[in-house]
Amino acid sequence: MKTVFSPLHAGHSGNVELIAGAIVPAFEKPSRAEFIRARVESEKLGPILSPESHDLAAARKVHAGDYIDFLPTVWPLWEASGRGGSAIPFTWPTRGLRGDVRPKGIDALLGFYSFDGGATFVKGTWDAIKSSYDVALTAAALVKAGEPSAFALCRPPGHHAGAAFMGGYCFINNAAVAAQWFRDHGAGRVSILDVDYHHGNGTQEIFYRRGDVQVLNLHGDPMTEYPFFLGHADERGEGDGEGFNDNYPMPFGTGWEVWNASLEDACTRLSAYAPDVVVVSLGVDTFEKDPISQFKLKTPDYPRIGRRIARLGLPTLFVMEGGYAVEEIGINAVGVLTGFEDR
Ligand code: OKP
Ligand code: ZN
Repeated sequence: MKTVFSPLHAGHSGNVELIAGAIVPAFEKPSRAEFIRARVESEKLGPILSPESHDLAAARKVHAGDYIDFLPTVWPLWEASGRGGSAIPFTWPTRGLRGDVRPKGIDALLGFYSFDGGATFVKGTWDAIKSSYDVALTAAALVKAGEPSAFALCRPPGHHAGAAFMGGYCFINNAAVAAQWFRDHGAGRVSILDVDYHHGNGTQEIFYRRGDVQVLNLHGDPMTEYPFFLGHADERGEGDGEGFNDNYPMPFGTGWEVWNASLEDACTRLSAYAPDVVVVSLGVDTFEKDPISQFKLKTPDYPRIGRRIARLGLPTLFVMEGGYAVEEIGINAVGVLTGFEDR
């Protein structure tokens, strides 16, 4: 399997986050991608390619144009206002406030275009976001050109980013961009299978009213887990999208047996939908030692996931999402891919 990777991710570094009442270094850090890249090499998964540069037209098909225009301006506006550190939103247009009026100034705009304070900017952040997007599109093109699978080693991740908002370490929704790109390049139907520990609320929002992209999500129950406000089992899609969104919320402590039963059900639904291509939002924060997550998957479970996905018998694009146990992230993520290749 070919991997697409860009070193530009590393400029998104030194960010902080607010967690459990403290400002700490963000768990989503550059070493994550480096451990995965190193494991791709040591396992001889296949060649590692650099991404082709793409314009932002494909991003605008799943995101609002004004949101995409905003992202590259964040750091320059932040610097122009005399600040350093990380650009972080701190106020949001929640219930009872006006979410329909776009205010002015960097603090207002950061809140207007986000749902939490988890997507933060430093100087190199936009270039990293853009490189992650290029990685996803370049890997998608490999699958379209006939590769049975490809690995988009994206960083930053994307699945919490919605049509017009960032959050949860995510800015551009790489998996959604790739799914839309497949639709625009000959695929009639696309399925997105999101196995990250957290619900992919952005992906769900983007495709919720569409029947041409099926979205399947396995995750920690939002009654008790981030992102809290989406991801329940009764969210089944609306309008043309009715019946094409499925959520599998699971309780803290979930291990392989229960998680695998959800995967099996999701795969059955996916096969019934009969897509032309599958996009896997590949998070490995389901791991028992993940520092911010509460599932109990073990290292030997990851190749099993890959084997089950391979049994779908469909062209498959793997798009990297979360996973914060950095020492094991490469073993687990690449474990899914070697499992897919049954080796
Ligand atoms: C991104 B991905 C606050 C913690 C919030 C946000 C997690 C974002 C995960 N106590 N952390 O889905 O792996
Ligand atoms: Zn996650």
